[in-house]
Amino acid sequence: MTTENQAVVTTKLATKLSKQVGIISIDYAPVNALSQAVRAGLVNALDALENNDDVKVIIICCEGRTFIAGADIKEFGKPPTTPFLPDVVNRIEACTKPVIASMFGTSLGGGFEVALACHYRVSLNQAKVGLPEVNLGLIPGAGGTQRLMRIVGPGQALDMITSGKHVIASKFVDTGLFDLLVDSELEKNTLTFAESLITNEKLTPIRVGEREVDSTGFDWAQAKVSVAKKARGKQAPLVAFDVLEKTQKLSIKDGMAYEREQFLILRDSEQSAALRHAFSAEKQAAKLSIDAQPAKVEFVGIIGGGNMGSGIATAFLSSGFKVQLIEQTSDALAAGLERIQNNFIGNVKRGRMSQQQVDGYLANLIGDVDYQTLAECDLILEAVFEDIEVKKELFNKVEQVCKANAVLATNTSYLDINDIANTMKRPEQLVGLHFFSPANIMKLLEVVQADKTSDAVIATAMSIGKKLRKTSVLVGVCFGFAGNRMYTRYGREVQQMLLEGASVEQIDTALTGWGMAMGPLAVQDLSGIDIGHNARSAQPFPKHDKGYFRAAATMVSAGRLGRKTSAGFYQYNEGKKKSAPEVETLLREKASELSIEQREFSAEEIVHRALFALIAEGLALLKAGIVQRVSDIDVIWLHGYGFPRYKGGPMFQAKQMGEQVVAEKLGELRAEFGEELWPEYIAGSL
Ligand code: 3H9
Repeated sequence: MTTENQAVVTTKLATKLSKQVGIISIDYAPVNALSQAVRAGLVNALDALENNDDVKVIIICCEGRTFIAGADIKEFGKPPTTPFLPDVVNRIEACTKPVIASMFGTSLGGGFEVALACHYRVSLNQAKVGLPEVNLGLIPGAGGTQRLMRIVGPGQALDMITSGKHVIASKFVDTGLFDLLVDSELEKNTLTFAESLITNEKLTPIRVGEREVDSTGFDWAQAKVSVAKKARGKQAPLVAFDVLEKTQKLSIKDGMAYEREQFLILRDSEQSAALRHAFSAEKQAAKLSIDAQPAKVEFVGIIGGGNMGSGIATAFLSSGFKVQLIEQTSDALAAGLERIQNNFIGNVKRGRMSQQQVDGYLANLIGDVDYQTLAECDLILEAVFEDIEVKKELFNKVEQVCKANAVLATNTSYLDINDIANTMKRPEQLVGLHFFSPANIMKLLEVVQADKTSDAVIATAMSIGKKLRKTSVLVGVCFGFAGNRMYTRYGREVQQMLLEGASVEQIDTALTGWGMAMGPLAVQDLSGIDIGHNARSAQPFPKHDKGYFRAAATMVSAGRLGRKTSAGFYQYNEGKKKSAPEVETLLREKASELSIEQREFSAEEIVHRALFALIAEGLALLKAGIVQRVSDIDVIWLHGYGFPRYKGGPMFQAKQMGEQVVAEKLGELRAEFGEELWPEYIAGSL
């Protein structure tokens, strides 16, 4: 028998061995999020089954790929509608008949809170649970802080809530979180469990909310230090700590009231808006406006086994691809293969992979010095020296041996892919796959569409990115593509401020204090100041910009190349960084030579200048059609350049300021420094 309640929530009665179990089934694709219709449907279904005298036990289960994955993010930012989730979970817990959650996939946020309010939880062993609200700048808002703390204790609850991590169900054996963990046949096993409650007359609901929190021996002070250390600028983990600590001795009712109050404050915060923007921007970036099917890619040829090539090979192997590494000589090949092995050894040491997994991945790795061995590859990617003639010749050789439909990719960071494509027989097969270093770790992948790249190749490249668990963003061809072009503009502004009198430490401290993962000058020291300098020297010097990277050029002339020479923008003693007063002298002299007046800078001004440089370049990229959408720029900066996620990205920041402020600020900078660097704002760009 099936009774329709709401389109997305249905109830049915399972009758077996004359024992009656009521089943509430949620079917709301893609992840059964708790929309208003689901919440209302749940309450109605519960009312119906509770009032049905035939029903002894109730099961809440889901159709599709997962148990409930949380509150419906699409409803955030809209006026809240009843029934509110805290009331729904309390209704479940108050039910007079035992309610069982039947869990698979990822029970997250509000979904896990629904399960915690149930009287029993049955789960697949490999299912995952989590309270990832902190990733959206929130804390659990429907009793999650209260009920999880009551079941697993404050230590584990705090760890899960402040980290937001998804934890595999089998890790909770012996914690009392699950009443039954099974490997398969969830539906059948949950039903059998329900019937056993009836047979054994265990029909009094066991309510987590009626328990007390056992925080015996838990060191709250130490936990606070640890949470603060890991929060790195994020508010939500600190609020979560506060909620757990303050409510540990309160009743569930009072605890939930305080949790709700803090949840609502966070929901309206800038950080939460930024983090929610980041979440939806990532989902958007994955969407293509073309209608083409990705080709199957299993076997990948990688030419070049240096740091980049070996990192890329590691990434492919770790995602189950078969890899053929090509090098010029057998010595270079051996070194490349060793780099890949070392990457995996590092992963085992850090506990990221087991030796058994690594053995499996390495069994898919082969190497050669003969291009002929690339004949069977579905994708051939080059990661060789950044020299356009070398790359043109390489693709010429590749085209002689590869399959006609093989996707060909270049990992160039700056070179003109159209120029390479124009020398090829099948330019439509060429795409840029711009990995970031270290390629096996960094999440960002710029998929670069050249003028002739076919839609099918773009679809394939984006799907490869997904399989590699990268965040892929489609961009067009220009010098440095989207990310590095903006990074150059950002670096230029930082360098200009050095000449104008801001000190090295002031700049790095202002930007890291604002949330950037690293100071831009410390980054330059790390990567080698000469690397960028040499790349820029190959380009014409921009005449309109007299200070263009002159600070870096001054360092290179003084032999200060960064960490590798123990001197760059900073001084290094046995790897320890300290300030270098002589750098200030050198920069003062250079500023005077260029007739640039020096003055005092505030941290706020430094951040504003650097941020507006990013915004100006982002707007230029949009105007030139290099990116598909404004939010793609944010995704690139969040995943490739250490932009603080809780600030949403440079373009999100601009949106928050509003068009008028952005236009005015750009106008002020244009008046001071010229229109080449600070273009006029075009209304409606953001
Ligand atoms: C919360 O619960 C607050 C409560 O404590 C209190 C409330 C009072 N809502 O990632 P995918 C969509 S806060 C709506 O590609 P996967 C997503 O946009 C919430 N939609 O798949 C995408 O749509 P599209 C706590 C959602 O298999 C599609 O599902 N929960 C939601 O790689 C597939 O997503 C979270 O933070 C949602 N909650 O990963 C969970 N979640 O196809 C966040 C996903 O149109 N979500 N969608 O682009 C995730 O972590 C992953 O999406 C998940 C699936 C693991 C579920």
